[in-house]
Amino acid sequence: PPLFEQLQPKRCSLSWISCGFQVLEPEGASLLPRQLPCSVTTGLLVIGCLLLLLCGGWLLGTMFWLHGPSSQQPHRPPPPACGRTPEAWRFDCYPERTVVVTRELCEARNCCFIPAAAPPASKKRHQNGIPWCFYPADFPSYSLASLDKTLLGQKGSLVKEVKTYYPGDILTVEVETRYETDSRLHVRITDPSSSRFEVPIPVPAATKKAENPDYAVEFSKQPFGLIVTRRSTGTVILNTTVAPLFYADQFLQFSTSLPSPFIYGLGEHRSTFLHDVQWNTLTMWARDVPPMEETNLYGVHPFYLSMEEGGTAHGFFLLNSNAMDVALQPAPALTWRTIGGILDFYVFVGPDPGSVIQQYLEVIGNPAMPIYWALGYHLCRWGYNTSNSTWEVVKSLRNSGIPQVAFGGLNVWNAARHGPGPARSRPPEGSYWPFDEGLKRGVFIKDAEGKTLIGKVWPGLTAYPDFSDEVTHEWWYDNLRRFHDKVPFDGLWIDMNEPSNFLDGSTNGCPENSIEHPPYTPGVLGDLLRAKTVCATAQQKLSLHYNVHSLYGLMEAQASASALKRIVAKRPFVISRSTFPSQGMYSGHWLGDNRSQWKDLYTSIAGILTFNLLGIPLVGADICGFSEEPQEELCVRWTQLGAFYPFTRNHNAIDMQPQDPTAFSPLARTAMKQALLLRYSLFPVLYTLFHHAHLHGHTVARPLMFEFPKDVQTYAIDKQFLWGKSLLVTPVVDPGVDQVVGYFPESLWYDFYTGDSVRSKGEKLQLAAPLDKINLHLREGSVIATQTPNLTLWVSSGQPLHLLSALSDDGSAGGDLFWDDGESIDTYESEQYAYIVFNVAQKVMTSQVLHNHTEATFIPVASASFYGVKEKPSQVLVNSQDATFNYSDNQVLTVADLGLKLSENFTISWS
Ligand SMILES: *[C@@H]1O[C@H](CO)[C@@H](O)[C@H](O)[C@H]1NC(C)=O
Ligand SMILES: *[C@@H]1O[C@H](CO)[C@@H](O)[C@H](O)[C@H]1NC(C)=O
Ligand SMILES: *[C@@H]1O[C@H](CO)[C@@H](O)[C@H](O)[C@H]1NC(C)=O
Ligand SMILES: *[C@@H]1O[C@H](CO)[C@@H](O)[C@H](O)[C@H]1NC(C)=O
Ligand SMILES: *[C@@H]1O[C@H](CO)[C@@H](O)[C@H](O)[C@H]1NC(C)=O
Ligand SMILES: *[C@@H]1O[C@H](CO)[C@@H](O)[C@H](O)[C@H]1NC(C)=O
Ligand SMILES: *[C@@H]1O[C@H](CO)[C@@H](O)[C@H](O)[C@H]1NC(C)=O
Ligand SMILES: CC(=O)N[C@H]1CO[C@H](CO)[C@@H](O)[C@@H]1O
Repeated sequence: PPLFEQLQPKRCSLSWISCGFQVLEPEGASLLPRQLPCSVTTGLLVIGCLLLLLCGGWLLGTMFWLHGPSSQQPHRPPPPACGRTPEAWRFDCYPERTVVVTRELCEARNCCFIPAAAPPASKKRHQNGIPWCFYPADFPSYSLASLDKTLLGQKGSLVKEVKTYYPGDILTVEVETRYETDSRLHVRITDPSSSRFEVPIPVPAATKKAENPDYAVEFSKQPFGLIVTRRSTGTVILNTTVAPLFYADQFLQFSTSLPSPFIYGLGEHRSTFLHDVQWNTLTMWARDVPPMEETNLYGVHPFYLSMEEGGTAHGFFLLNSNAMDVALQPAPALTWRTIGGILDFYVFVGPDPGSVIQQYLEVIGNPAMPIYWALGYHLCRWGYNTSNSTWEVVKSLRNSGIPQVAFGGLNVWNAARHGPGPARSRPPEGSYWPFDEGLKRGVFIKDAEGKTLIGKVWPGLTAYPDFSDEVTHEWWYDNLRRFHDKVPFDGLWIDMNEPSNFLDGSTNGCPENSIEHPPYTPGVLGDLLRAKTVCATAQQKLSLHYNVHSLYGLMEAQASASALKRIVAKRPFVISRSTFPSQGMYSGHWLGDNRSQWKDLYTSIAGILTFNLLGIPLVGADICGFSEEPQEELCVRWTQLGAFYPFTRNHNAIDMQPQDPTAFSPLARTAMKQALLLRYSLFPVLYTLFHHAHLHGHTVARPLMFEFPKDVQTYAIDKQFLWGKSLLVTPVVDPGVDQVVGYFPESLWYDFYTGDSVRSKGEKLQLAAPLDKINLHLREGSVIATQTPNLTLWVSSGQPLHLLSALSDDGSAGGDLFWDDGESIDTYESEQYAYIVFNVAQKVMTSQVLHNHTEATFIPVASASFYGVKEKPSQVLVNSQDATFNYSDNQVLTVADLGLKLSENFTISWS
């Protein structure tokens, strides 16, 4: 393992962006509350030594491998029953990773000990291979002692006789099933004798039992197990009988078989979109670290989507916020191992992947409708030091005709230019309103003794607001409002909210007890819960930090979104680094501090797709990479891909060469400009997709397998993706190429730019990809609206629409458009929107206004093209009037100068 870990402090826990620009230090004195608790500004690369514990554990492990276990212990054959367990089905009885398991340790747990032939060379930790110590079939576990019917399902009592080796083992627990909807089962396993921590996100409560569920629940009595099958196919979706259930105070564990190795979700990790089930343990505990494989990262999402034979899919959500491991193994099977809370979970039976996500979002909440400018191009860097230098970049972009997020907030620069006023001068030491006021109101996280916990972030000693307390939300609002009075920002970027700490714990250390050192610690980076965060024993209003740590980003986002709503009275724009289920209701997310490398460009696609499954569709990676120097070719390719991130932001680290488009050669600059203008022209498509995400829980950036779940070849694709159901994006993810290979599921596909058609039987196709092109295809049967791009996004700009129809073989197609003022809160809910549906059938296109609004009257419909018109028409009619048209050899019919309005019903027909 690496002996050194690069710890890279980043920007700030609270940065202010206005219209897409991060304003770090406006000229003159500090406009920013520089010492805001969990505070602001910059820092250097710090090289830190990995904790001694890990080094020590590794050394010990190495010595162990060198000498081999058998040279230390006489070899005793395991009981024959142990040997009968196939390797893939061995469930780890000794997951502790800082200990090398020996026969003695294993047998003390009454488990089977069979050292695997060779240590898993490629894995850092021995537990990531076939476990040497695993549960025998007769390992003592709970049995089902009683089972009663309830209004919504069943309630049973689970008992066991023998305590296991984890302290605080609970001998009697209660299991409750609730048949909440025909596609959603809810199960809770609780301790009837005490109240344990439960995650406070609001979930829907069912009042009557589902009448016709597509799932059936069975129990195994002895040992206890829960088996869920899909009624329509008989597929076993969940079978927890495969390994024992644990329910100790700080160790709760259960396992299940999986119907296939195709499993997705389980964020936040840097990995391929499809998870590897070859002994792959994913740890969840919010953590500030540059994205790397095999470690816990910024967010926590205990949800997976799993495919079944025949293309049906189901989902599983464990509503738990404690530090946990999710262990995948090739059986295929999965183990949940958490160190607190209760076992509260949901099963969603789809049956297709998209409906699984919809059902998951019904529980955690649909994403918010973003303000329109959130979808523009954001340019950002750590180190735009002055308002002047920032303004120079804006001017340079404009001069080059590169689109960007609209500028409503030029006041930022005005305020900065006018220099510091009395209220803004740097406060004398010891008097700083946010801190003083926060102390007065008692908003900060306390240490175990009840004193304000002090850690270290930017630029030094830091107190942490406790966002689990409503009082803190009001204080947060007051701070933001005071700042907004000086600098009228439009959105908030909340960072370092894992929460990050440059110390482990606090300036005063942490108590040494079982909260800080639980009997079992999941595989968190640093091997301590407090590694680079506050003490697990820290006290928050809601509970110990131990329980609520991974909720910090969610709760800060809630406070920020609601404050911003009050201040700007528009849809709040918030992006957050740390996230938890239901975050999409309050914020978007960027994928953290990626590097300017081709690999990072590629893995960003998996990150984007995964967060779309997790209900946070407003997501993007730092285009061109955050750290390291960007190469021109990489930056061009990344801008092309980034033009299709739902959230498009170029972000750069301090001291790096500039990487905004104007920093490159004219050729590169033009290629980037084209990609960004393409994005802007597709704004109506993207905005409509976000509407469906908000209303129906749809994904925006969508994996191919969602649209083609029966095609197994799509299951691992993470170099291509769709927008919605019909726009296929095939980016270049490798250097030095001018072509790209993409998979085209069975369908008729049209080149977006030319209308040339490709009929695929489900094949890989090689496409030309010169540096200035990103391949984009339109699936048969779709109609999309594009808009003539302008340099800024402004929904009411009156930029004309172009309707593009991609006809199926039978000449049909359909699509829709959602339109509103782009910024008012809850326009759908208050009916302040227009909704238009397009249909093509039998040579007639109709545009029908299903919901009308004045916003639609400002939008002209200028032209329409139809891809796949098999014969040249002799006549085209627009609302029964003769119209001029063009027809080209590649079967494209174009009608220009329509002079129509989006707000009117109309027809275009040909014969
Ligand atoms: C559930 O798992 C147990 C233990 O592996 C196995 O014996 C049983 O057959 C499984 N049940 C179903 C329905 O697959
Ligand atoms: C901003 O200032 C820092 C520190 O003085 C410097 O290292 C950095 O290069 C500056 N950034 C830009 C974009 O000029
Ligand atoms: C702002 O930047 C421009 C161009 O770099 C420079 O000419 C001007 O002097 C700067 N103004 C201030 C106040 O630094
Ligand atoms: C962009 O929009 C502005 C404001 O509506 C308009 O004045 C300008 O002509 C547009 N530019 C282009 C290139 O369409
Ligand atoms: C427009 O089309 C919708 C949907 O078919 C219909 O309900 C509505 O009456 C039409 N409006 C007009 C003015 O024709
Ligand atoms: C929609 O409303 C506008 C006026 O706001 C009106 O001109 C138009 O005819 C309406 N469209 C339909 C289809 O009713
Ligand atoms: C037809 O194509 C010609 C040449 O490209 C173009 O000038 C004309 O505007 C087009 N007409 C229509 C109706 O699209
Ligand atoms: C481009 C890249 O490496 N993307 C990764 C950035 O980090 C996130 C995690 O925060 C990963 O999910 C992305 O895959």
